Amino acid sequence: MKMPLRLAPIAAILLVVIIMSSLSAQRRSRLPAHILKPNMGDTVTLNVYADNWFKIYINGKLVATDSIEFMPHNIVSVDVLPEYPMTIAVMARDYADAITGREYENTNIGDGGFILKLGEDVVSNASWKAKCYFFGPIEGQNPPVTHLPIPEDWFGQDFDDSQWEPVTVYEEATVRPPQVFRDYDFEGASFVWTSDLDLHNTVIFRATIEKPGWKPRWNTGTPSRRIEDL
Ligand SMILES: [Ca+2]
Ligand SMILES: [Ca+2]
Repeated sequence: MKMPLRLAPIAAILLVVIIMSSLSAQRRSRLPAHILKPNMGDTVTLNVYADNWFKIYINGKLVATDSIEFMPHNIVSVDVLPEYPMTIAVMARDYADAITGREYENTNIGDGGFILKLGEDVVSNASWKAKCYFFGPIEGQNPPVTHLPIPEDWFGQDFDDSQWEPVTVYEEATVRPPQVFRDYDFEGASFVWTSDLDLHNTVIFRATIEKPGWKPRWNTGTPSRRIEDL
């Protein structure tokens, strides 16, 4: 039977719609049954205060960088999809001139300080390890600062920090965080740094958190190879 001419465009549109929805269904059905996508309900809040700047890697991947290089002082709060065991590696910097070790046109020696809370139970505390890579200014030393080379793989899960010292824990009154600090959840966390809050300017912290038996609710399949890992 011949289709009336005026119905032909409608039939063509219907055909396109059918083909497109079939393609779309195919795309969806390509997802294997064992794949379960994570959602925002699986994330936890990471709160960090660093005097003055930090970047943090979790399980070898960069998850947050302080967006402000030098402000006395800001808090960074981001969502994180946690996976355990969890290796946390943080580079923290007290703001200091790389040659003089001082700030504010070399008039002042600044102090550091760091505190972190992730979810309900991961907190910076005395069990963390730390190492300083930028010291100064040291009275009578020329040049007044010392820089140690930072290992390329300092944030890796397999990095050997077994010879590192434990962090030094500081009272809140010593670090003196700003008023805005109280608007964020840091309950149970300790202020940490290396042994000298004033003269240790670049510090790396590392911690590994075990949660035996922990399994992710989600399954995104075998990890994809990242370009940076090739
Ligand atoms: Ca300093
Ligand atoms: Ca500072």
